[in-house]
Amino acid sequence: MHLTLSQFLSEARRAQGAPDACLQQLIETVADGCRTIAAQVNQGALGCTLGSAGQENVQGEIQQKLDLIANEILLEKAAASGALAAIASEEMAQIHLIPDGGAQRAYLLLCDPLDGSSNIDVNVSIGTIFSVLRCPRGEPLTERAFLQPGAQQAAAGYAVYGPQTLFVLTTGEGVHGFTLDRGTGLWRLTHPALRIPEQTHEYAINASNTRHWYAPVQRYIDELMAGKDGVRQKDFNMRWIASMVGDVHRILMRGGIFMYPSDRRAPLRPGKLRLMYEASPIAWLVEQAGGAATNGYQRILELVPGQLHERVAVFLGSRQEVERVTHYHHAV
Ligand code: P6P
Repeated sequence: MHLTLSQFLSEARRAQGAPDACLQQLIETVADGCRTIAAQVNQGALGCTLGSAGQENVQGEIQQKLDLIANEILLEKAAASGALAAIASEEMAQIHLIPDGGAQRAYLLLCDPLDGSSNIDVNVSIGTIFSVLRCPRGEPLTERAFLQPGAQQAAAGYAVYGPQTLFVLTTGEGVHGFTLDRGTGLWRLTHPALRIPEQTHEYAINASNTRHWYAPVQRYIDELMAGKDGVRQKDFNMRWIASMVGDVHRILMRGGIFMYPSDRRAPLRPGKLRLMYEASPIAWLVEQAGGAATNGYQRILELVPGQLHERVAVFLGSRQEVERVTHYHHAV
């Protein structure tokens, strides 16, 4: 019988002494929020979740109704968590302090409540991404408390709302996937110890941006497209879901490389994806599964954020491919 998420975390705590009770409770709270979001996603046109909310987020992007609904669900669950001092979200310009956030006030939560919003109305996989940091002691609780490198995360993961609904988690002891049992509402362990193959024949990038790419990316993609007739001497396949969670889940399941580089469209913008609540949690999952994750030059987990919503270039997945494209960046 498949362990439930709670049984799995309790056993991990008994065996490894981690996660602590506070962190376990927070993880279960986030998973409960994802279950509630999944129910809203599954409503589709029968609910009030489709379409635009008619306002922009801090990124200047039009918010979908489900973006706001998912954000509210996580805020509500987090407020009741008791382990959380504050939460930051793609959908909120400022951090949100949890009123009397539990005696422990031990953790900070960051999230992209609904990743892949352009796919909501067309029924393509979307997801929720979350990252947990320890709350620094002895300093005022401001945005600055969140500005920690990804290597300091205490937990990270995502939920993917697709043909199956999965919750994928790391607390530093590997990557484990739990499938939502709709009959009971329980998350059940179905994908223990996920590993990313070092090699792959599959890559993910938005190829409509080809004319904007800088030389290292151009060189890397040209070689992939040359296939067995070129220097790589094998053919490659391309996938692009436009939901990072969807592409990353495929890579965790069978390998691949996901790329969102900076490009000439916005020379001063390091990339499209956000460091703290998209790239860092996913980078930790990928590294914990044996893969690699860089911004083209250094490990994403080493980057020290300068501000909450900063963006970053992303190359992550099968280690040999990430190392190759990163080498090309250094070779320029
Ligand atoms: P594009 C979704 O908006 C997102 O942040 C990621 O989930 C996804 O990988 C990327 O943007 C898609 O970007 O430019 O292809 O629409």
